[in-house]
Order: sequence, then C-alpha cells, then structure tokens
Amino acid sequence: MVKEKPNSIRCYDADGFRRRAACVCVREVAAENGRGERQVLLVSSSRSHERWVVPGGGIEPNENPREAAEREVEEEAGVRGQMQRLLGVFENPESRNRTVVYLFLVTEEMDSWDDLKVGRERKWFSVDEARHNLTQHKPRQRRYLDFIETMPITRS
Ligand code: O81
Ligand code: MG
Repeated sequence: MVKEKPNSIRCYDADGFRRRAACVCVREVAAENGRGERQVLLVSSSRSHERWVVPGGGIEPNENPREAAEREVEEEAGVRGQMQRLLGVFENPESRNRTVVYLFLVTEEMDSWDDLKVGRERKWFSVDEARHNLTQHKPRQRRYLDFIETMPITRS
C-alpha cells in the first residue's frame, strides 16, 4: 500500500527534525490468573502488510502533539479512547524525526476508518508479541513499550 499524503503539511523543530505524535493503544482483557492482561494495538505498515508499527504520524500546523496523536490513531487504527500519560519524546536520528508518544486506553473500535480504505490493518498483540514485531521492523518504536505493563490506567 502506498499511502498518498496530499493534504498533510509537515512541521519541523528548529533543528530540522520532523514533528510526529503517536499512541501506544492498550486494552485490558481477562486473563487466566484472574488479573487483567494488557494488550497493544499495532497497525500494518503503509509499505508492507507483514510489518507492524505503532500508529502515529506527522503533527500538523495548529495542532498540539496530543491532538495529533489522537487524530492519527483514529485515522490509522480506527479507534477512540481515553488519553493517559505522556510516555516520552523519542528521537529517530536516521529519519530525522521526533515522536511525542502517549499511552492511550482504547474504548471504541470503529468498523470503518480512513486507512482501512487503503488496506491498513489493525491487530491486538500481547505486550511481548508487540515488542517482538517492533524489534523486527521498527526497533526504535520498541522503546515506546518499555514501561507500559506497570503504568496505571485511569478510566474516566
Ligand atoms: O503520514 C512510515 C510512514 C515511514 C516513515 C514516514 C511515515 O513517507 P513518510 O516520510 O511520510 O513516511 O518514513 P521515514 O523515512 O520518515 O521514517 O517509515 P519507513 O521505515 O517505511 O520509511 O512507514 P511505516 O511506519 O508504515 O513503515 O508511516 P505511515 O505511512 O504508515 O503513516 O509516515 P508518518 O507516520 O511519519 O506520517 P503520517 O502523518 O502518518
Ligand atoms: Mg503514520
């Protein structure tokens, strides 16, 4: 899938790094031990169906990082939910971008969304599976998951 990006305007930091925002989307499912198991939602890459990535993308003019992160997960993964805490700002020197990453509790999965129309898929993984997939193709995004198993989640 080649994603056309005709309307997006790229924004850059003062030192030329492209500004991105993303969400580590999570849910909790019942586990055998009676405790909830946290799972992570990844989307397929716009370049290849076999690669899984954290939904996110470029911050647009007049948007703050949090707004951009929420918009990107709705566009790329078709989910809505409750924003949790900031996980950090992650720099990718090869691609020359910086991504502001949030923890995001998914409460609604839509049947149809923008990127489904261009063939993007979404899938829930255990945290370990998600780490494994990211290590293969997006090793820098693996770091987004470092502390998410123990981080408190607030339901409003
Ligand atoms: O559209 C990544 C794209 C791709 C990124 C970047 C992502 O063509 P773009 O620069 O907009 O594509 O390329 P780099 O070189 O800037 O890192 O990564 P890569 O490794 O394939 O070159 O593709 P993906 O993670 O899907 O493999 O993501 P997307 O097309 O899937 O969204 O674009 P973006 O996420 O930064 O931007 P938008 O706003 O989501
Ligand atoms: Mg993107």
